[in-house]
Amino acid sequence: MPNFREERQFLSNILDYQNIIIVGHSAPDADCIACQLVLQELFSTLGKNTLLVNTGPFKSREIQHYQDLFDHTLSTSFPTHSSIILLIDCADMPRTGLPEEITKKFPCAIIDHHPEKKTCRAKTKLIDKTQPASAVLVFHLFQASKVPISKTIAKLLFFALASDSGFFRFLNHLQTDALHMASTLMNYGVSPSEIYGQLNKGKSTAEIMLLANIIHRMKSLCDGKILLCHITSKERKKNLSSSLLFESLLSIEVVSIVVLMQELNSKRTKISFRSKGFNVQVLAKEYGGGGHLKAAGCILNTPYRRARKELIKRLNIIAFNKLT
Ligand SMILES: [Mn+2]
Repeated sequence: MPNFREERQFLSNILDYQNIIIVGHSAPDADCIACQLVLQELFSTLGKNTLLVNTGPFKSREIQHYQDLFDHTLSTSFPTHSSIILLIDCADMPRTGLPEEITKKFPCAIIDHHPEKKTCRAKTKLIDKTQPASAVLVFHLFQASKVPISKTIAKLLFFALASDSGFFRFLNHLQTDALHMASTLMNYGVSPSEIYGQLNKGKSTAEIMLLANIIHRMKSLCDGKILLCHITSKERKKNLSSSLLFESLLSIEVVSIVVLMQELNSKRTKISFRSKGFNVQVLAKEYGGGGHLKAAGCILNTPYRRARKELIKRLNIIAFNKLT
């Protein structure tokens, strides 16, 4: 049994405050939402007042039914001297989508596993970039607290871990904590097959047709090593699991990088990068974004057509220098 020294110190720093405002990043994923719910359970069991805040949107199907449990903006009567913002699954306040004039009034604590260098000023931090999900850190925190883990909490933690690790496919040989955690959670009654069902349920014919459409019109660069896909703002309103798109395209032998461009509106474009090993985090950073080595993204204040033109130029240079 590890001694959880760092986790216990982190807990005791947070327990100095009576009110814990648990905030995740905007456009949350399952890891972020499930961790927020688990932290709420942990701190209310420890006698604290808690508030769950996420600005959304709750786009992924598997988290939509949790939406009503969250405040979508930070309006609280919690006194600032006895309250702390606990940031989960991100380390940078702007990523929460909350107005700075409100967040800056509160001290902040961070739990995160993302490799970003930029972190906001925090009273206390629990950051481990080697973990595949924030859920691993939250699980250790739970163990350190000695609060008993219920089946509901175990399910949420497994759900978060399975989602962020692509159902364990993205793990490398060093990430043994994740599988230890999975097996411990199974002892609390979690069924991996049930969680797999939760994460992959309910796709519609229309969604698969839209996927086919996007694949049909994608652009291939550098002999198919890079694939560039595009979703219009109208298509964005439909429900599409981009992970299905990325998975299918990355399974093509010659493909190294898949890029998805989404028109957010007439002025803003979101770009997501996925790769088999090429460092796309560096690429996303060039455009002011971030993420992981094989999965990263950014949002440009540039209309789609111009953004696409610039990006294709950049990708051609990368392809020429690094992929040939
Ligand atoms: Mn995460």
